[in-house]
Amino acid sequence: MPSKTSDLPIYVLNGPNLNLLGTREPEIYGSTTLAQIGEMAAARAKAFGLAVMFRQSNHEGVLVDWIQECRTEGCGLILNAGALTHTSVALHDACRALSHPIIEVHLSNPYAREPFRHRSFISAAANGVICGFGANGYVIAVDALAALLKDQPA
Ligand code: CA2
Repeated sequence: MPSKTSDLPIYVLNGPNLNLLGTREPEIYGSTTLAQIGEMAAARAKAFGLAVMFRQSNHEGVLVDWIQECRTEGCGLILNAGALTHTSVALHDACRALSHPIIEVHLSNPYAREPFRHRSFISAAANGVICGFGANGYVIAVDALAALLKDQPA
């Protein structure tokens, strides 16, 4: 039986255009909607006794605010920053200021795509990166985060 890891939720934050999942470009991003991914992540987290705060924004500053909120209201972060992954020093700095474990996730494999997607400002601030597994990557990320949280001292 999995043990309860934290009373605070995992934050699962999604960046620009990910609200469009399931409507366009299914050959790249799959046909699962973001709401369905949220349900998948919550179901997996529940098996570890964890709750999920699942959100999406098209705005960099809103994502920064939520990462800062996670410092006191969350226990860990799964972040798909979308295209901001490749541009945002602000998100990098916000992640650096978070003492909780961070998993960077991408539906696609950016390293198999255009060169401008090969640089991530998130990776250097993350404990690990999961990419190329579609919607299931979020479930894998919950597993990875739960393992990191379990290893943390009480
Ligand atoms: O593979 C990922 O998860 C990405 O973070 C998705 C971003 C992309 O800029 C990153 O390089 C990799 C784009 C998200 C846009 O999602 C859409 C979904 C459906 C239709 C159009 C865009």
